[in-house]
Amino acid sequence: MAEAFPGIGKIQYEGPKSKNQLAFKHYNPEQKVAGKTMAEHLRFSVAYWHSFRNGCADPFGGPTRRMPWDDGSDTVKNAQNRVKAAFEFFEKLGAGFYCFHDRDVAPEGATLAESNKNLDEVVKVMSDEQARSGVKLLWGTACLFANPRYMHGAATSCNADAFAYAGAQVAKALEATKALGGEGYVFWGGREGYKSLLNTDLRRELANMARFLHMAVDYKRHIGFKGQFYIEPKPKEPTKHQYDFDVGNVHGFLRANGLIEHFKVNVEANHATLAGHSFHHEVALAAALDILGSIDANRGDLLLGWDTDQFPTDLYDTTFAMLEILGMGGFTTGGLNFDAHVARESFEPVDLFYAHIGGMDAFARGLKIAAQIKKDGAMERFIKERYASYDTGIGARIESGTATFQDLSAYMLEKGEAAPNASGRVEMLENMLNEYI
Ligand code: XLS
Ligand code: CA
Ligand code: CA
Repeated sequence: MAEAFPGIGKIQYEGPKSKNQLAFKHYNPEQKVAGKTMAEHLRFSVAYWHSFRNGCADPFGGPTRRMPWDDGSDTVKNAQNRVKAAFEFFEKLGAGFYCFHDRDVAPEGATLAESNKNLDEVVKVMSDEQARSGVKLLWGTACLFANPRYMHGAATSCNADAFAYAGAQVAKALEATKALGGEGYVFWGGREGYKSLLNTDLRRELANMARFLHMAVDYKRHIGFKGQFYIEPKPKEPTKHQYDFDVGNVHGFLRANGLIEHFKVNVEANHATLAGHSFHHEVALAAALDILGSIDANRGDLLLGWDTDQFPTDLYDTTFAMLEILGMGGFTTGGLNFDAHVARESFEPVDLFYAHIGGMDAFARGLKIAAQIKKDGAMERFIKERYASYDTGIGARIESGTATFQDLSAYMLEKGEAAPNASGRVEMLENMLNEYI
């Protein structure tokens, strides 16, 4: 196969003064920051579906993207060629990882057996390309939303056969992920939700969703897959109300159904804002609940109510995310997956490079800024001191679980009034943050 991206070599780090738009200004993979290389901290991944399948069609017009390596056919041969183009891109970009859905990489056949066979044939090429390039699989997943059989959902469908098909499809996707040495596997419930409560048995759908995830946990054990399971929250789109609404909701669901030890979350920035949260809130909450696993790095547009999946460029967002990631001691199996597509008007192959380079540099800057904030320690010290009243006296008894309401009454009756509050210093902290950025 001819080169997919002729004329573009390996993207190099040239430093902040460089004017070359096909070079990194901040992402220097080997450079050490806070004890690890930038590549080890950031674990960048390319999303196969957006970069190699999404032609950027919208409801008003067809695809615009030029993908010269793709002959447009739904054949295994074309799918295999596409894999080679994708790995050429991963290598030239210097991303260490990628993510895929089963149906992104291989065509769906007329029967499940045929689809499985197609997947096997493409996975062979993926495996060879991984071995040749050293690029690894961050996570795999199954597309349980595009085919019309999933119109009512997959694990939450009213049609038991759709549930059964989804189970069989996930089993196969898990096998493929294991064969490719995937570090994780994502469950995103694209159609697990509802449009109308007039036709929906909520109790039954939620219970079936939990049953499905338990079956996945059992199958994982059965085949000996060691990767991390993640749930990716999203509040809406395609369904009006999705069950995995946000991090808090997923955490409650996992706990209520005995699944908490088996799953972490894959937090997507655009899904956070669709849920009415900031990206920082969702990442911070996941970290506080000890379920932060991986990140889908992108951004939405606050003026649009849908999932625009743009490339991340906002340094506040990347700094906040990196503060949380450093705070939990770094990723283990997770990484920063660019679940983002180029703009419809950025239709040339080279735009894929500009988009990813920008996202990688934005996170590299976020990492450096976050590392500096943590090194100086002033902002963290402020928070620690803000809660100092819990370190001794009545506060320490509250936190150790030994104080009762009787104790609190006795304490406060004697004291008469609470100690005066200290200022939260919001503006001062915002100013401090801006000094780092
Ligand atoms: C869609 C989701 C999806 C998941 C993987 O909005 O972001 O792409 O990341 O199924
Ligand atoms: Ca995503
Ligand atoms: Ca999205």
